Amino acid sequence: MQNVEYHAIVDPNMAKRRHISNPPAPYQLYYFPIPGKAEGVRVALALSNLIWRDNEIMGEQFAQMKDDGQLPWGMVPILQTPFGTLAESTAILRYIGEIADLTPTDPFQAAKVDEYLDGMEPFSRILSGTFSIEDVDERTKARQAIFNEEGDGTKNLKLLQTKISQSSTGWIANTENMSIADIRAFCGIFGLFSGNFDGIDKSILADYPGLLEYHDKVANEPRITKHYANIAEGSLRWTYQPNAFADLV
Ligand SMILES: N[C@@H](CCC(=O)N[C@@H](CS)C(=O)NCC(=O)O)C(=O)O
Repeated sequence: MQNVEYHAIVDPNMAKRRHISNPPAPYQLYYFPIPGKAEGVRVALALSNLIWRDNEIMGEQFAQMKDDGQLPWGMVPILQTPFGTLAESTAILRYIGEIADLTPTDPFQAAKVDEYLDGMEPFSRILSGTFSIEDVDERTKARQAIFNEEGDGTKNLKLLQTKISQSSTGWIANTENMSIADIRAFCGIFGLFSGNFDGIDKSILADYPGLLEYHDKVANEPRITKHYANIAEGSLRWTYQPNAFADLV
């Protein structure tokens, strides 16, 4: 398994809320017990009217599902639906975004949202080269370099901050309402600073007042606030709560 740093803190309250035991939920999400690549999908599902279950799997179950041919591309997240299995986090997010009314109806606006989802891909892979570094000091150094003055992390955060500042509505893709592009940006940017990744400290965000303002906007959107209101003590999801970074302002 690559790209997953297992300081897994399962969030029992959140998991319990999503479990519909009888009859089985028609939509079944499978991913590791971390926010990671599934978090945006989880939020979109939570904001939809669908009945779904969040299956948090560990390495053994992942291997079994892979061996059984249940993972179309050999990876998670996957979403099992009444119509078949859907893989790829962005494809799942787009699908649920349509259902949950988190995608604009205007074709150009919808394409703009797609542009942001695709444009944020390099940022979503920003740490990918560091997961295989076994030595913790080396891993820490490599990650700090990503966020030094010339690093790609810094360039990406600056770019995202600039894009947000150019939006007249404050939503990242300049949509009238919050869209799946915001859910992806919010989960991706602030999930990075949860403390789960050696070498990535939340203090980095102090250099990005525009991103902190954006955090406030999304975290205080009533549906997002409600979604993250009851996270467990020690959950990695603290970064998604209002005032998570208030000490940096
Ligand atoms: N492009 C895929 C990437 C998914 C991905 O990298 N999944 C990782 C976990 S974050 C995985 O399944 N790794 C296990 C493996 O490669 O064996 C997506 O966005 O869904």
